[in-house]
Amino acid sequence: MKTIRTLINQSLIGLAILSITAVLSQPGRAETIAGQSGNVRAQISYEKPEEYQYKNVRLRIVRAGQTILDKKLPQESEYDRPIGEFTDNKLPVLDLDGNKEPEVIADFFTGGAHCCTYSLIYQYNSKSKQYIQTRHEWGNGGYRLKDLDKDGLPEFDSQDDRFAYAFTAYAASGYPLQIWQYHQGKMIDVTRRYPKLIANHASELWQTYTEARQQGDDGKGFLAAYLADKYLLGQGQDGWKRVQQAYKKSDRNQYFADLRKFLGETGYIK
Ligand SMILES: [Ca+2]
Ligand SMILES: [Ca+2]
Repeated sequence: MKTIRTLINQSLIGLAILSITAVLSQPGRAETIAGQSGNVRAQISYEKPEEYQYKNVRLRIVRAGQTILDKKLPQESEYDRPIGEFTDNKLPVLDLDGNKEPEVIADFFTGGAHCCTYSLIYQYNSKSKQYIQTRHEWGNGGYRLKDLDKDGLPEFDSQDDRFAYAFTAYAASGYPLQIWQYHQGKMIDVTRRYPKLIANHASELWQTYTEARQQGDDGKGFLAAYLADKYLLGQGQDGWKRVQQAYKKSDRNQYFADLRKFLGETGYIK
């Protein structure tokens, strides 16, 4: 499972480039991504003067028949582009926090080999009658919207991208589970509320580690992510025992020291 999931996550950006290239072969052609929920309708439009270049990226949000927001979005470079790969090529318009008011999620990719993707989340403020923007960075990965606990509100099912390149090359990096909820302008890391999902995720990482070892990788990246998942479960001691039994290479003391330091810096070891 983890292998498949990792592959899917790692191929998202490739897909993004491929699909946009395929759709937008005509220079300068304007394209749109749109979505709607209740009385809120949102649309991103952009032009593509050259391959991989994007211009005039605009977001428009119409609420109850009134255009509340219509503006050109700042781009970090001309390669900074809207993507729909996390959301089936739709612009998600949905109530993320249960206050009956839909939010708008606009996803972007800054361009590059993997990095970086980010979301701009727009929430309507009924006092100022304006949309307020929250930006969330996903790094090399992304997310899927899923109602993981069936309470009617979607979670952002993701992974901790700080583990990319932390102990090994990108392709051999593993990632702990990370789940986010949006509430009133803030993204909240709620991963620890899902121990069953974390336990499944840890098992998948261990399986991926085993497969990586069989293919000649030292498995450092996957063991690191596994141990982080174990800390999320409050099973750090057991995690260390298994990691220390598994990793026997000559640099093990240095690896364990680096790993402990990293898990401290990233907040897994409190
Ligand atoms: Ca809402
Ligand atoms: Ca939920």
